[in-house]
Amino acid sequence: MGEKPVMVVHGAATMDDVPGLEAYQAWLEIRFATDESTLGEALVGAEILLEWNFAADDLQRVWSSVDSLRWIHWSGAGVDAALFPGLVESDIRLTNARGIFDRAMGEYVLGLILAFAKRFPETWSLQSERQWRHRLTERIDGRVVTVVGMGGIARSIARLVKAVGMRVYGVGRRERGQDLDFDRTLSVNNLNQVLGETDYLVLVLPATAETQGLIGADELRALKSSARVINVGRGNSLDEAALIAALGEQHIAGAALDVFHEEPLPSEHVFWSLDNVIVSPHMSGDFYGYAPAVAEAFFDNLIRYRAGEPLLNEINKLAGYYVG
Ligand code: OXD
Repeated sequence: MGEKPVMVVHGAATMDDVPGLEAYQAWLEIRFATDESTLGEALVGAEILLEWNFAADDLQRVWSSVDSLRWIHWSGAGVDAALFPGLVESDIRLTNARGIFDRAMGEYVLGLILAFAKRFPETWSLQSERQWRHRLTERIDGRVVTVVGMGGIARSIARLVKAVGMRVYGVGRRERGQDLDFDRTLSVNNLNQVLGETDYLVLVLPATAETQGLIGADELRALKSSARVINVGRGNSLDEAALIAALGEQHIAGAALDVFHEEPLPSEHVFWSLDNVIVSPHMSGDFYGYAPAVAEAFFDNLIRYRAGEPLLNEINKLAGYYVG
């Protein structure tokens, strides 16, 4: 029997950190790396890299240690931390955890819409002050949700908001015509056509050169004063300074942000203190049990890799996302 292929797991310290991994020791020599220096050493001679921390950007810094890698699996939906020129230009295959987070993120966005419409943040803060203050709330049926991004997460959001009677538009790179999940689809070049009737603008975009600053002052100004912006994709698709100005000048009514230009969001950042902003720490997809689900999806691919079969969820590295 020949030597076992080497697999590096980055972002995990022991076998127990990756549920179910132990079973694959028979096939693989498994090395763990938790930081840049251990990653550099571990990668020498390695064929597979399992990136367990989707946000880690260590790989780029130790790229010169890579000599035998053939496949990298990224344990997140967004692979932006892997899209550096050395990796993009290489023939190393890149796969991701597409699909695992769709339902949880759909529910999270629906929850945020309800939180705004039903004024939950205000209710919780009044409760903490023991204040009995009766208020009216909004209904969400018939309201328009515009989802920018049209992958699996966007579709999950679309199905859930439709189920509660909202209208939903899907904005993608190109118009797709009739689409069961969306009441209307349009190309991002035509986004302005629907901003004026949008109640909730939901961003589910990967971080690529094309999405950088996509929503800026002009787009925010085109929204209604009652509109809210929800970002669960990547922080860089939204111009944060323009958003702060739009909120301050009451051009829009609120924002819920799960992702930011800088993460963790610095404690002195103004977003923490704005009444009309809901801040959460990049957690919209992370449901109880997501880690075993992510591991399971990787093992499926590992079995395929070993058998020489096509891998699932392979990223088009030039585009920066899965292209079905
Ligand atoms: C991801 C994320 O990319 O959580 O998986 O943002």
